[in-house]
Amino acid sequence: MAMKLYTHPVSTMCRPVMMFIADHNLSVDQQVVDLFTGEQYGPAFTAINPNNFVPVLEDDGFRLTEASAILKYLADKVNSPTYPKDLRERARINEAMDWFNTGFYRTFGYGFCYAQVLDPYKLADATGQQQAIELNKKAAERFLKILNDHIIGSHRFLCGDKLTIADYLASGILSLGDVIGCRFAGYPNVQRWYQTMRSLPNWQATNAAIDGWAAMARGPAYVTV
Ligand SMILES: N[C@@H](CCC(=O)N[C@@H](CS)C(=O)NCC(=O)O)C(=O)O
Repeated sequence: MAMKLYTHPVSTMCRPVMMFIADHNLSVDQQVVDLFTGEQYGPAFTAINPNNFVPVLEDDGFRLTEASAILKYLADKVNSPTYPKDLRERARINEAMDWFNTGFYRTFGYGFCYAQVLDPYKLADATGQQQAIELNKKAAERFLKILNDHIIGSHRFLCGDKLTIADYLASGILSLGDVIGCRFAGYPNVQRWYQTMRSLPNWQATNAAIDGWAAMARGPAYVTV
């Protein structure tokens, strides 16, 4: 029985999984959950994931949420070289994924990008909103410098010279910067790595929606990095 992914093309956490599936030619039925009409809060999807989030993977009665866990599961299932078995190589990849999924996503993703384009993440008070953006900008810049100098450094990818599942997860999160027009000018290694990810064969097919969102969001002068 084919696996099934509940997904949405614009979703930060689904695009990495969709790109992994495309790169590995996996047979996975993909069902779009319409986040724009609130389908994720309806009883049918709530029964599938009470967190009301995509992605959700189903594999022969086994249901899994959390993009990071889904990438690891799929990679192990198909013995992907993007998640090597060596204890320490794997630990580095897990480390990078946790780093992105916690501090980086919280500040850069939620506090800085979403907070400028998605109403539920904006503060009602204009001064408070400006202060929150500035605070998260500073925190994001600190993370970006660590990413630039210490995580990527001279490597081609996050964990060395080979593509790993950390690159899938991380590039999905970084791509949020495209929505508000981030250029990452002070972070040349980040720019280079992100360009490498964007030039991979299945990037465009699985990430086109982020460019669509960026086009829709164009207009206001966003604070950028
Ligand atoms: N921790 C979850 C978060 C997933 C998540 O935030 N999904 C978003 C799309 S990127 C979603 O489904 N949002 C629906 C909503 O907030 O109503 C993961 O890493 O998979």
